[in-house]
Amino acid sequence: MKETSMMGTVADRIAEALGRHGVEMIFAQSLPSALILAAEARGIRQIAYRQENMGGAMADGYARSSGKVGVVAAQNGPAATLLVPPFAECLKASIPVVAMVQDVERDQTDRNAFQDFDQIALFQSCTKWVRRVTVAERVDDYVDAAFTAATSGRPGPVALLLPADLLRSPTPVAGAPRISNLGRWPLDRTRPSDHDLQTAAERIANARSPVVLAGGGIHCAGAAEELARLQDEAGLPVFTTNMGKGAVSEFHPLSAGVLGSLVGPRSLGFYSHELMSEADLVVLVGTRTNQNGTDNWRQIPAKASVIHIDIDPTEVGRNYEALRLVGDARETLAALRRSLESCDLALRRNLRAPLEERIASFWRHFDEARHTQYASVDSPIRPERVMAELQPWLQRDIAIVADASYSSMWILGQLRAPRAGMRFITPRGLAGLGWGFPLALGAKAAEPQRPVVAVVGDGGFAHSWAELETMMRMRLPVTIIVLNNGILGFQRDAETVKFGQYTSACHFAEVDHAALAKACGCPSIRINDPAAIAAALKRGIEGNEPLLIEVMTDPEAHPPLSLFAEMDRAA
Ligand SMILES: Cc1ncc(C[n+]2csc(CCOP(=O)(O)OP(=O)(O)O)c2C)c(N)n1
Ligand SMILES: [Mg+2]
Repeated sequence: MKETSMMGTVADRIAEALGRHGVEMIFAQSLPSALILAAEARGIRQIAYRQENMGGAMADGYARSSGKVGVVAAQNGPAATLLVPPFAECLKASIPVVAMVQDVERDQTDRNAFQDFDQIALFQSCTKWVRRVTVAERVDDYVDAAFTAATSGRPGPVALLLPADLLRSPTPVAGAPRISNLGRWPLDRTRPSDHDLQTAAERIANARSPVVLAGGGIHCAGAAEELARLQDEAGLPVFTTNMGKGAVSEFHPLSAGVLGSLVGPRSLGFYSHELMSEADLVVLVGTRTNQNGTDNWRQIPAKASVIHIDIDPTEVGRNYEALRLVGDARETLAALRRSLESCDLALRRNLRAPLEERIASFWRHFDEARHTQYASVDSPIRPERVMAELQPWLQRDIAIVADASYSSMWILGQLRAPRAGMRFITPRGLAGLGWGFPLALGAKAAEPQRPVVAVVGDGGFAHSWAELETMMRMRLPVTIIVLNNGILGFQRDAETVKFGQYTSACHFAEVDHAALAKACGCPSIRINDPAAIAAALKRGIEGNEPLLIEVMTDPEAHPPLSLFAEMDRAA
């Protein structure tokens, strides 16, 4: 370790604790200075963001990709307020992020010190846990409590408030040293009782038409392999929610793809949702049964009995009364498979072949219905064609990240995941615009060897352009596909459907995104002809160099959401 003025301080003690929890990088902008200096001296890399919203989202993307905890740091006051949006996304999407936020000096609290703000109140609504450390002797306790809160139970964001003077003060000799590494998630893998698992197994064995609906909890728990085994052994058809996409291979004959609000004409769900509507048993796993995951809570049939596996007991039974299987998804699915060993699965085996045929017909109909757009040679370019060009690259070990709005929907509805456990990172916790690019930078920081492709709309990307400079400076090369349709697409279309008109905010002035990228030193290309997409993707993905691909897309294109179904049927 390099000699530093921070040695022997609370700041250095915290940096040491971060090292113990396996923290290799902090998303920060030099503050709290004492802590970042100490961390850098201990070899923890600072990924210096340009703006705190983005730093929080980078830590989120890092946590989603690495299986470790994302750590973000910020100044008190205005900088702290900018962490609220990324925390809110992490809270809804169950992502463990630990924030180290500076607070004013202890003896300056509550007297209008510069940038003093009630940060406990600020973070209470958007974190799982927030505490202010005031006693130097307790600092290890608090760091460990923060990591435990973030990674245990339902994971989520936490904030540790660190008064500036406390960080500079000497660390007193504490009691027995702490040695645990709490920097992975899920921290504890719990599972339901054998009795409840056996009841669930018997229901699965005896149901006439059971289906599984798998959510993002599968990815959080690393449960994809267990789910794939259950799918195969019990012959269960599997749908996923948006966040669960890739939980199973979408090429498995029992995989019916993403269900949710993508059920309009020319979607897979348009055909596949009938399988859900006929179900007499629905096995929910790792899903909060939210509005988008259930198409306005319309998809799970009222007559079906429900088994719900989730780490959060308050999500089980929230919208559908269920046999409660509260536990970690991986552990619970493994235990459920063991319980199924003693059940007679003859019914499942007998129904499997016709079921597979039916699911194959859903995919076939979908491919036929979308063919014109998927293979389009038109200019401006159809976003479906961009997805058709991206699809072959999924055979490689790449990460796909999308921003909110239509970018998420094109990714989730048009790509087909070739393997169980493939991660599609989307900000579906709150569906906020601007998350796509920083999530991608976080994912790249977590796994530098894996190519990362970020798909963003022109509206959403404008929230995060400034981080192009971060990408270049920190050497986090991402292939950015900007779908430039010149408008706030979803906004215009949703208003048109609901009001028959839309406001003056929806059309942008012209923006040259390729020039923006170049101004930051990032190579770029603007594409008007769909024939040029393939070479650009090859250059970006194989080159492991940053590349912004601006695709001039058709402003009239929208994904087949249920909201537009009537309009699309009439078209
Ligand atoms: C932070 C935030 N602000 C506003 C919205 C509301 N909103 C949802 S989609 C959308 C339009 C997005 O436009 P763009 O990013 O260009 O994507 P497009 O739909 O055109 O593909 C808006 C304004 C939101 N989801 N998040
Ligand atoms: Mg747009």
